[in-house]
Amino acid sequence: MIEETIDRALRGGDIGLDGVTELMSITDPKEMETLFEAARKVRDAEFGRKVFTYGFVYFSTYCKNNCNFCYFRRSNKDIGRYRKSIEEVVQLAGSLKDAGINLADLTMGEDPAMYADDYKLLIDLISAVHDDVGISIMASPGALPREVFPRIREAGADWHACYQETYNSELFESLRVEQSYDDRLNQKVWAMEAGLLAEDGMMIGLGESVRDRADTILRMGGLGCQQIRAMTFVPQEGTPMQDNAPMGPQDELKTIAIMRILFPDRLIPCSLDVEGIAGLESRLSAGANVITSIVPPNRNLAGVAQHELDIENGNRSVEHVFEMLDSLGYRRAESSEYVSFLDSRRNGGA
Ligand code: SAM
Ligand code: MD0
Ligand code: SF4
Repeated sequence: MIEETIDRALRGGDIGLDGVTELMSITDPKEMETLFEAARKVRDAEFGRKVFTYGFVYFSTYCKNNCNFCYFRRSNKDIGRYRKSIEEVVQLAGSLKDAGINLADLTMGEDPAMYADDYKLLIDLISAVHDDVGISIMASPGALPREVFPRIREAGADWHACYQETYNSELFESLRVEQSYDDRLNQKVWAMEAGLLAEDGMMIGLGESVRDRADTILRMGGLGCQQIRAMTFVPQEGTPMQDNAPMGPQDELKTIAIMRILFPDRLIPCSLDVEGIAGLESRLSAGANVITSIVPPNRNLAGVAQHELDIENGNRSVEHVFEMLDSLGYRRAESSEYVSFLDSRRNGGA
């Protein structure tokens, strides 16, 4: 049954929406371990024990949007927002590079100041990090007009990240209020069209059904994004969803494993932004091969889902994450390996 479905998927068979729903519905711990073990094998065959590392630079926490799930939504007043200068971001990205981190994820809320004057500050910031630091760059600036993508690429970004959260369009529109489902979906297409690599992502625990989750996995993979992610929803104080019961990580872990089995060659993150460093081992054991949301302490930087957890105590620091990786028997990738990997993906190679 479960084993048969996993076997069929491992042999490259099409298990369809019913098959993915069956795997997403697993609750038995032994079956879950069977799923994770299969995912680890796929990951190890494709990437070995090599893991890529991404530093998270949330450089502006101002946002004009009002997503119901997000701490940084515009209606959440008095949360102490900040906007870093270009010099500060260059400095932060430089220290990530020197410490051996493979990529700087330059993330912001949809900050009108960054979008003003035809996206000048955003483009200048990406150019400055590219020219002065030379680290690989992911831009996570929210939804952009189609014509801005080539400029992001020219400025030096390798990736554009923009998560659909769910492929249930009604649910999307009830959560990402006043935003267009189709426009957000197009972000991935426009990014790839401009020569960027694209990341799509889903959240778990927004009110979606198990079948919605399965459908989202298939649709994310089908779009062709080179990096796909899942994050458990973490309820945020001061938002309309603050009283939702927090959920455990099991469904996220199953999602990671299923994505790995169905789409072996994709980058799949283990985000430290859900459970902090405590969530590292389980996500790697479910088949993840990138660590995201590494955040240096003492720099007044926030996370998204966990805006404080494990940051100032240094648990999400480069040094601590590297130590943990070693002790778990993984090897962190050199930045030169990451750059070659990106080049091969951009050229359509495997
Ligand atoms: N503002 C940009 C955007 O929305 O695309 C970029 C950053 S946004 C803060 C990054 C992602 O964080 C969201 O797309 C969502 O998937 C995730 N996120 C936000 N709030 C979350 C929460 N409370 N729990 C889990 N993930 C969350
Ligand atoms: C993460 N908090 O990696 C970040 C964020 C944005 N590109 C990524 C959701 O978990
Ligand atoms: Fe703004 Fe992004 Fe948060 Fe939505 S998820 S409120 S767009 S920062």
